[in-house]
Amino acid sequence: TSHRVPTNNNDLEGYDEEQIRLMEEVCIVLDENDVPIGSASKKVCHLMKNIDEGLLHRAFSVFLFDSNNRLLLQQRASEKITFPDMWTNTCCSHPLGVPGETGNELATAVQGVKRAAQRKLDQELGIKARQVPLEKFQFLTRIHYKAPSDGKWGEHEIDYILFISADVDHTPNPNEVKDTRYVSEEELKGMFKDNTLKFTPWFKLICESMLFEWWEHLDKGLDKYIGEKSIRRM
Ligand code: DMA
Ligand code: MN
Repeated sequence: TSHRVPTNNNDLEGYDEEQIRLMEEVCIVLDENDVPIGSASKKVCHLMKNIDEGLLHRAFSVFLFDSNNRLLLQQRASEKITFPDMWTNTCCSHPLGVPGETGNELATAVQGVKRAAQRKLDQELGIKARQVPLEKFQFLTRIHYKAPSDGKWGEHEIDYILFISADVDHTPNPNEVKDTRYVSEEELKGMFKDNTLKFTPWFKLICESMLFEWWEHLDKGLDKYIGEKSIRRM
């Protein structure tokens, strides 16, 4: 349903029309301590030339587990402007600079990213809000990282990590998601050994640091990991 169109915008020329449109979303620009200091378009926030000057924005990463503690992964669509075709966690995006998704204090910011997560789980994966109610999301911590995509584009974010355990029905939006897969810990470790598969840099960072420890505690209780106040710099 999507096709590539020329635009009079050099940075976005040749990309998918719908993904070009989404580059107009308004992201929350931050200082290094996650205090909102303004806003800028998704396009401006993801151009490496701006990131190299220090531009930083707010993001979230959802990890959704079914009742067998299997993690839902997605492979990003080829249409994605950043990190196309890569395997990654269930859903990632940005809270927008709109009432309800932004916030200065940690508690309001967390509520904002949960709302954004609910919005994007539907838009990317067709998961309805009633199957992922806000109160089921658990905020673990924030990760500050920078990662180039292809030279021109990249990420520089403070990324809120959200876990949710829920059995859901999903219908991927092909403009966003090429494939999905539920994996156990062992199956994910097996995927990392397959060098035909590519993974997003933030997913790799989270896997190399805390993911498997958190995963082990899904049944034992995540209490000691919930709501960390400090920002992990990676
Ligand atoms: C951005 O994800 C957020 C992180 C944590 C990398 P994305 O590129 O999938 O955002 P969107 O789905 O809004 O394009
Ligand atoms: Mn981003």
